[in-house]
Amino acid sequence: MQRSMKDEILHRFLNAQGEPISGQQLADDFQVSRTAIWKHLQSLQQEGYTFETIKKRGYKLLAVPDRVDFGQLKQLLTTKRYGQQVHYFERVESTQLVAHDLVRQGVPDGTLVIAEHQTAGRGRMQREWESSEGKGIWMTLIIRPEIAPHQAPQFTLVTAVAVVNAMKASFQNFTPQIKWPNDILVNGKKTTGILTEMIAEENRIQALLIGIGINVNQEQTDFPDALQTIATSVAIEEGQQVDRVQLVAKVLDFLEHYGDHYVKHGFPLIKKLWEEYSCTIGSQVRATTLREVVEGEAIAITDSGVLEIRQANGEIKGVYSADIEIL
Ligand code: BT5
Repeated sequence: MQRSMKDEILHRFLNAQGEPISGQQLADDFQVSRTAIWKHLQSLQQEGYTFETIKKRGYKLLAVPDRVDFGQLKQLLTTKRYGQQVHYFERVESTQLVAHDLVRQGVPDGTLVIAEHQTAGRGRMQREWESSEGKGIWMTLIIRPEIAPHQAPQFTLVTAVAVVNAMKASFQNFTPQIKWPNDILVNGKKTTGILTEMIAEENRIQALLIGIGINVNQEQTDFPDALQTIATSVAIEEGQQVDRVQLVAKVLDFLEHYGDHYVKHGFPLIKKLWEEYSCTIGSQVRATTLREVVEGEAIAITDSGVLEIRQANGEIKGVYSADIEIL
């Protein structure tokens, strides 16, 4: 993807590892005046980057803004499609709602909607998703995979595998685990929820909206009372504040990788990884569906993403959509 000159300049500073870069050097490299370079730096300052002028040596990047920055994200991504188009917002009701509008406008595969704050973040079945300002990753990825509508739920499992991989690659102090179908837990508490919505016409998927909410830099007191015993953040578990942009980039890298693998080669690898990372398989669980409550040992997920539970009488039941309690 073509970067703007401002993005290119930022790229140079981010790669300079705190070393100053001379204004003249940049002017020569980009074949513009020093004033033009200075204007780009001013514009970056307005976005929250801090530069120090060092006499005779140039400019040094001192600090990057503590927000999910589009410019910086593009520098970090290794993807071809996912996150290459970003719609960034300070505040929205829900990134899912914005994504629905964008799908109608025909945005390309891999378009990302990301917000600092959601005023009406959504979980499954109209539940609320607490999305405090500037502390988490609240994003929806719009993808247009060549799969049949009935395969859409498997993308929730693909996404969970990708997020776990991104966390494993980024953090050393904790082990994320997947709780079927869409939660990522650390030490039994939820760090991440995934909400997959589908827009389909007849037998064709027009778009999947993959909503990912990750608690990143919250302290325990940032969560409302109702979430105190069930929610945690990456920072709490890792023991330090972490860079949200880097985590977004890692999640998108792994998601494109595993998403493409899934579309090309099917479910077996995803299933294997999912079961490996799962805290559900092998546990005694209570699954509450819209119609019934099923209790027993969770033994596997099937190729269509159904959770199989062996009940006390030996009968195996498949659960398509449910809330799971691990007993
Ligand atoms: C989910 O639903 O876990 C899916 C959450 C998806 C959120 C993302 S953020 C970006 C995108 N835009 C949106 O509007 N949504 C998506 P579910 O399995 O139904 O879990 C919801 C339940 O999790 C709630 O009823 C609470 O009990 C709990 N919960 C709410 N906010 C939480 C948080 N920040 N951390 C942990 N648990 C939370």
